[in-house]
Amino acid sequence: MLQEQEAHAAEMERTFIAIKPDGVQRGLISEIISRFERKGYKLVAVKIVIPSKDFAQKHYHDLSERPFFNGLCEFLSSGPVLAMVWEGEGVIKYGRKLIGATDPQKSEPGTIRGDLAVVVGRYKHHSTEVMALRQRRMRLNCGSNQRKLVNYTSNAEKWVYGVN
Ligand code: IDP
Repeated sequence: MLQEQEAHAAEMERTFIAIKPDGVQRGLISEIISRFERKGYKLVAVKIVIPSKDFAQKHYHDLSERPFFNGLCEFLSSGPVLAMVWEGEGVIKYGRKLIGATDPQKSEPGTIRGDLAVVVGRYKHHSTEVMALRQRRMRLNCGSNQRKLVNYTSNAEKWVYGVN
């Protein structure tokens, strides 16, 4: 039975999702968490962090060539971020649907960005910074005493699990 549970946990899909500083400041934490919970996903880890600029740059390293990269990293490290790990079948793909397109002008009504944001870009009111989505498949290998992250693919998990 234990082995079955461990096998199930090892298969369960997880994703990292963060609410950036303006979403936290606008008081949208409960709204965003409740949308994921109502859908049926499980919040398996959460913490508030203020990432360093260096950390933000590593987190967004794939966007380093983009013109908004510096501003984005400055913004991310400018205040508290809510870092979360959500679990459930299809959560990587469907989580993206719940959040909506990166550009709120293109996100559908009913999505988080469609309902709560107006423009893409930082420091603007109702911006897309509401939600940072860095999705990575995470598989947890449940050992006897310790949960160990395998297929460790990005810095994102460190935010929540504090793994070095
Ligand atoms: P995501 O946040 O929807 O996953 P990414 O492509 O990972 O989208 O982009 C990360 C962040 O970079 C976005 O949340 C947004 O704040 C910022 N960003 C993305 N594209 C643009 C743009 O064209 N102009 C300004 N900022 C952008």
